[in-house]
Amino acid sequence: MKKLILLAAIFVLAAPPESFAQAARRESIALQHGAHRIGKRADAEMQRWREHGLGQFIHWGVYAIPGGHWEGEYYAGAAEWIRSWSGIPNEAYDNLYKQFDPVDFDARQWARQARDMGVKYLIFTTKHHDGFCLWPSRYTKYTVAGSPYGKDIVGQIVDAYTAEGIDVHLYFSIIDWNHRGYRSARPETAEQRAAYEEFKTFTRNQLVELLTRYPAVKGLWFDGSWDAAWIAEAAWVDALGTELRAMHPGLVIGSRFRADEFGNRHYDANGDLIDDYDQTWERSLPENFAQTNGVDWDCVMTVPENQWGYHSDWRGYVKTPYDLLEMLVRAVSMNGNFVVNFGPDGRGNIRPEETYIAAEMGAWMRRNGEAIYGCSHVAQMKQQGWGYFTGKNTDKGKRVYMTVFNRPLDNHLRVEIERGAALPSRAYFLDGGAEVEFVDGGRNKHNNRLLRFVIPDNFDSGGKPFVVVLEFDRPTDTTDESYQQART
Ligand code: FHN
Repeated sequence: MKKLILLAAIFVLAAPPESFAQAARRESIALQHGAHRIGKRADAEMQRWREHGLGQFIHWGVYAIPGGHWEGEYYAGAAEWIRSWSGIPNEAYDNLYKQFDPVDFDARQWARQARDMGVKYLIFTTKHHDGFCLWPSRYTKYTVAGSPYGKDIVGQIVDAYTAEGIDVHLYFSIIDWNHRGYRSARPETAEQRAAYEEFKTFTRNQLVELLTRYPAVKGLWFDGSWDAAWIAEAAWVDALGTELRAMHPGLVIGSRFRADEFGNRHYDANGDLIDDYDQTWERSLPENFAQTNGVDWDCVMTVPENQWGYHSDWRGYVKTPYDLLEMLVRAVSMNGNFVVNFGPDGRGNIRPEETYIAAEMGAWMRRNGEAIYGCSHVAQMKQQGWGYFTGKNTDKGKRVYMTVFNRPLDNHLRVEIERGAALPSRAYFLDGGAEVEFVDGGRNKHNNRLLRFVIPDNFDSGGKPFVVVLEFDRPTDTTDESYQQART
């Protein structure tokens, strides 16, 4: 025991806790427009967001009409970027809305499908970079109100999804190719400055308008905020964020909204996360938990390699429901939300590939969603390549879910439990509840306990990932605490 205390004392002296180092770093740069909070938001609205696990992204706009083609030519880029393609006159694109008439659009049907898929929140494009607004904004004529369709799409979506118990977050592109004052580079001349000021006012007005029209929404998901002109407006954007939060308590905003005064995006000059969660994980996941920096984050994922809006001709690798489930569980095991993108066509139909994904993921989630919703990272347990741990504390103790994607040939799921951590009292299949036996293989050289959970030879998961639940009689430390401890 004495030896242990001595060792611990040597360790503490030799390696100052990182919190000291962080404090020193923080003191080194006084920021007015960096992170306004160190550590995670602790309020109920943010906790709700954190527990969603699975989200749906919908990219929809006039780009769904050409669907990745212009005058018969195939466009290889992301379909929602087609206006920027050199072969397309801007004027022709900007008049496409006169054909926007999605006669098959049925918000309630989309919402039901999302509910059946197990989705807990939606991110919906109110306007993308082209500037076309899916709500009748009073600040521009370039909206759905001027299209043959005429009706408010954002309103229908917010109502339908909210009615199904799905939270709605509004995607909003800062880039707006349709506004005359928008620019990417910093304004230089007085004329450019005046136009950009108009654009800023327009942007603010639209955001206030959205929160006023749709009070049920839970968050704003910003995009297209990487322009030098926007980054240079750090103080103004910060003030705008404060205004939006004040008018909509609990509003969730990710790290794509604003930069600090030194132009740092996502993480400020002191390395602290700007706003509520890290929005850098697009079409990729962290390699490991350390890469998440211990903050909240989401990952937004396309089904093909890089198509968000509707492209009628998907080429290259198209993810399967199995791929997406694997990414979902991996994200949740590292405290992230996973958001699958859908790009409906110009008539308002969800494409068959996405309908298939929704059905397959939904079938799995109905049986195994408990391993996703409200779950977080499990420290203190290591697995051996068969899949991922997710976990949650319960009234009686804690529950750890082992979601298996790679079933070992000998049917033994090996688990290493850190010394000092509790051992499970029982294990069972989440789907069906049959008991799973486990063997305590003793301790390894690190004094960690090695367990083997034995999958019966005749167990058939039908080619789908399956979940083994471990019940513990006492809860462990919360994820955050264990993460902090790991860093000291
Ligand atoms: O340029 C956009 C892209 O079209 C898409 O909307 C994605 C979604 O996260 N965001 C931008 C690229 O980061």
